[in-house]
Amino acid sequence: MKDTQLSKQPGFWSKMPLWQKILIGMVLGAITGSIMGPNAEVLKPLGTLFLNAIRMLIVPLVFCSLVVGITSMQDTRKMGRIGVKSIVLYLGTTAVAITIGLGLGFIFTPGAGLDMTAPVVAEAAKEAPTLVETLLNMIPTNPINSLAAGNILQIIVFALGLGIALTLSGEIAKPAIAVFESLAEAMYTLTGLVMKLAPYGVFGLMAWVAGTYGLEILLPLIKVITVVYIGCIIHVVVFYSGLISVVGRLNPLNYLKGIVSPAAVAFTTTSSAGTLPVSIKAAQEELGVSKGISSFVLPMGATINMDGTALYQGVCALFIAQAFGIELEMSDYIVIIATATLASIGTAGVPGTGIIMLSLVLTTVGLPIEGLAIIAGIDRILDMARTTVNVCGDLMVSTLVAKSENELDQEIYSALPTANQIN
Ligand code: DAS
Repeated sequence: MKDTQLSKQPGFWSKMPLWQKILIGMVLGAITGSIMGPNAEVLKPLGTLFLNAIRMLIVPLVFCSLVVGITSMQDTRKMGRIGVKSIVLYLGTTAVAITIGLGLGFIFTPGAGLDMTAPVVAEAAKEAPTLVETLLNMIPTNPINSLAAGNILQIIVFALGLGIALTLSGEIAKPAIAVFESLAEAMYTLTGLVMKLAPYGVFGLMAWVAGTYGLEILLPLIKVITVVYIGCIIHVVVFYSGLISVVGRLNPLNYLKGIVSPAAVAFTTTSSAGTLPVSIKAAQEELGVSKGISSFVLPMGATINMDGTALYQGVCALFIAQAFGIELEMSDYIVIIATATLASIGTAGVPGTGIIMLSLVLTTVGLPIEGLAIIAGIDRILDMARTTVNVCGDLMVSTLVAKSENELDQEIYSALPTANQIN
């Protein structure tokens, strides 16, 4: 091989930070899709390939990293404390999110002036599992089946139990723990390799969305989209940054810098669970969250934390009430907040589950679920924003919990984009 080839300088593309490549992929995808229109469907397989590769990672990565995370926490009392802190933060921020959504819906009245009298085919309202059912369903009767089915909540519970059992088993468990440590490391490496596909996958997904939805059907609903996006931006840039600054006593700009890659992947894939490998990698390498906390708090958040979805439900519930000319009482607002917060526990972190949970919220307060029909037309656009908030919320909570447990590497947190973001 010639020396020149060996000493060849990497091109500008290979030196560019990953998040810039992803943003370029998104912009080029949107432009291409707008030009190609419905023909952009041919580019969707690029996105599907990336999505499938990410989904391939979820179960082995979450399971192995969670077992390793638990066994690395020798003190089980500490794990209980971390769990309580995470759940309180997750549910508390969700209640704030739904309140912001209701407030914005009340102020901007996105549904005013829409004549929604014509009956439309309604989505079948999904029976929400009661809180007790949701908790009981978390215990896997067959862990192998949970792993095969990708039931994240049950995988978390089993990994917690196995991790605790390995920790309590002493010396005899060391070889098993070593195996999980090797597998977890391999999954982190594989995540990095899959992420090299991100710019191309994001390009394909954005081209398909832009080509499918175009602008014509968005115009009458542009107000709903604008209100949801304003709410999501406020929730992340004001509320989350405020918590990072006041509660975590950390520079919020470093948090906003650290969430760029996971946020971009969440925005284009609309899947919190699918973004999980990217979130875990960013939490560790950009925000300085320890492996033990990131592999415990983030999978939990991808399942039970849905601030963006709750905010979207607040806006859309009012949009539909206004569109049908229905006045809501104060008690209705309280019921919407409680229902959306609890429903977020049972909302799976996969594309489109938010609209199913919206039908539950509407049914609970007696609003016509016929309104779902037009929300469904723009749901993908709304899902992109709400999933991004869901993921940013997971990363915010993991950062605060790590800081409170002295497991946040301040040097990594305060550093500029890492080399990993350079390629
Ligand atoms: N797309 C879901 C997620 O992955 C959220 C939703 O549909 O509301 O978080």
